[in-house]
Amino acid sequence: MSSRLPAGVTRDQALALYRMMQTIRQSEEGLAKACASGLVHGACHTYVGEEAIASGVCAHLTHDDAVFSTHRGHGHALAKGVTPRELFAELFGRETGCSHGRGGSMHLFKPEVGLMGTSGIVAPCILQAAGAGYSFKLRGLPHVGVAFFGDGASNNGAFHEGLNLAAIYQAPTLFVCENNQYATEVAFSYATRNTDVYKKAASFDMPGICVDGNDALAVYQAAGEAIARARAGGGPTLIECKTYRTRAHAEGMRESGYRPLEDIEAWKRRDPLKLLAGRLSAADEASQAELDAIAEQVRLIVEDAAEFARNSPYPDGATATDHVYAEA
Ligand SMILES: Cc1ncc(C[n+]2csc(CCOP(=O)(O)OP(=O)(O)O)c2C)c(N)n1
Repeated sequence: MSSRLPAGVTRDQALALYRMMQTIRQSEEGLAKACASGLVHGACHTYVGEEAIASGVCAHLTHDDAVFSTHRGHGHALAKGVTPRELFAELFGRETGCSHGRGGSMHLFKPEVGLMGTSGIVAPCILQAAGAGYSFKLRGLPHVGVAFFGDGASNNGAFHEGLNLAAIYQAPTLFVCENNQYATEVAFSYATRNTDVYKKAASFDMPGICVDGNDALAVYQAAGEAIARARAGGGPTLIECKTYRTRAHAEGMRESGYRPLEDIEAWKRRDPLKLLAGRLSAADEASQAELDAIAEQVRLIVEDAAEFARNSPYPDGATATDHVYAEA
């Protein structure tokens, strides 16, 4: 028996989510391999297991909306419009990267598409997104500021300041907490008495919503409503996406020892790509052959991106101080 897609979600939208999630997954698997062979300069924190969140949220954004991201930002960058070529080249430190090879994984910038930066500093993205939302409101623009951040960031003062600021100004801002249950190797349940981040929205009198962060359609729907409300002048929303990262905190680090192996296996069975593929087939909206064809198209794009990055030049040393200060 077919179980239909949720109301308001078309087959094309669901397939676009699947394609984006494949793009993020396959890019990161390629980056992890490249990291092991020494091609990546600097740290590499993957988003494997969390792809449904960036894909579901960014599907509602235009290049005029501003996204502020974290150290785990490859998925946010790709979903916001950075190309796999620009991502690979940036991590390989090449001139053709989105930050001209100067930033690496934690300094991915492409303001032309509204990717306002990944960051090695945990939590300021929350303040920046509140500021962007407030700025859009002051200028009478229908755009939104979006912050992606982890559960660990919700214990940082910036979380409380940012949500408070957005609430008092009714800024069009979306706060997306990717609760993967660990901050590096510290369990969230050790770091807070209240592991339901969405409930903290009540302190600021803003809507707080909890979704299954591995369910791309659920994220897509919740984000769509919150973003539409923000654009219509209805103020900010906090969305907590319960999820799990199935690789180590960063490449080269251990996968367990601080978390049970059974949990990792259980969450792998709830892999967001498999869940969406299952929903599409159960709804008779896509055959396995169609889904495989998407995965294959993405494989070629990612292979090309890695090759492009490997063949790109490093930045010329004489340009080291370019792009450091704004041009007068
Ligand atoms: C202000 C600040 N404090 C501490 C760190 C060290 N640090 C880097 S990543 C990380 C964990 C962050 O956890 P979370 O926000 O849950 O994101 P996740 O890594 O789980 O995606 C920490 C504490 C940092 N980079 N910045």
